Amino acid sequence: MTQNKDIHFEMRGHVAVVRLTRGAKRNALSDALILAIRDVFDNLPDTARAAVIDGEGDHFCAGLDLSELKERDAGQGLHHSRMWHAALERVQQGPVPVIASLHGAVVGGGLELASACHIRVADATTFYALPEGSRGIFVGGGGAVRIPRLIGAARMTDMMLTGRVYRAEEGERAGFAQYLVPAGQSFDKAFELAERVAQNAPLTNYALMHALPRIAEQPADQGFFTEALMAAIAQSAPEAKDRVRAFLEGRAAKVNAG
Ligand code: 1HE
Repeated sequence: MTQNKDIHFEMRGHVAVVRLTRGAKRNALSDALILAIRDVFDNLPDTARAAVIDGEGDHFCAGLDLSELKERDAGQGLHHSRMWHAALERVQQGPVPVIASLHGAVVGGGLELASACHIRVADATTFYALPEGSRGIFVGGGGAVRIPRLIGAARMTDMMLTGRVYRAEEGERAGFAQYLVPAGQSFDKAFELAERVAQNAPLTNYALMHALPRIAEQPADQGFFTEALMAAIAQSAPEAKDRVRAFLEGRAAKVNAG
């Protein structure tokens, strides 16, 4: 795994904890840090069943490291963007579900990173923006694909055209995050969720990460068929049979409205 002082990785039980440790630069994503993220998710230990990603300091991530934004010709710009795509695809389509613990700035490429995760937990200090619009550039880390799926193309267009910033509460309503917790609690909530996710049958988690996003993009007829294939595979796993039997024999938790 790439050694990089700007990222910290540790296993806590079955949960991989990945922390951006470049707080002095608001966890701005240098090329080296993007490659380190790719490496971490490429090399998760077999024992990992879920992951949490968070950022050191007051901000989750200030996006692209602007000090590295130099004159690139079109070809270099293309390769740079594709490098981000490759790294964030390892987050989204890697071996385990990833839960983002958000606080402070979740902006530009930081929002693109958060969008590649499967669950986003925001605390009350979180804010979302796409400053690319005012910096004369465009999203290049998969944001044009992933962000409209969270909040819709109209909201993303408005953010980039006008520099609009979404605060935590309206951000949750808009669809950026699935959970909103008091200030300072996003990591604990994200970790709690990760421990829960880690207990699922691996094939269920796999289906949610790899089949559901594809099915959601398919025409209905193909989607129904893909769903049927995935359902058949998942239910044939011994673990699924054990879990259903446990419920029928009164040994498994009921659904609890809390
Ligand atoms: C940075 C970066 C960065 C901070 N690249 N160095 N992203 C942006 O346009 C967001 C730019 N950042 C900000 O608006 C603010 O820094 C924050 C709102 C995130 C935080 O404000 P604050 O007052 O807490 O911190 P600061 O004083 O602005 O920054 C602290 C240091 O971090 C300072 O460096 P220092 O050496 O003077 O201490 C900043 O220069 C540095 N810093 N953000 C480089 N982004 C694949 S395409 C994706 C395209 C994009 O992501 S574009 C959006 C880029």
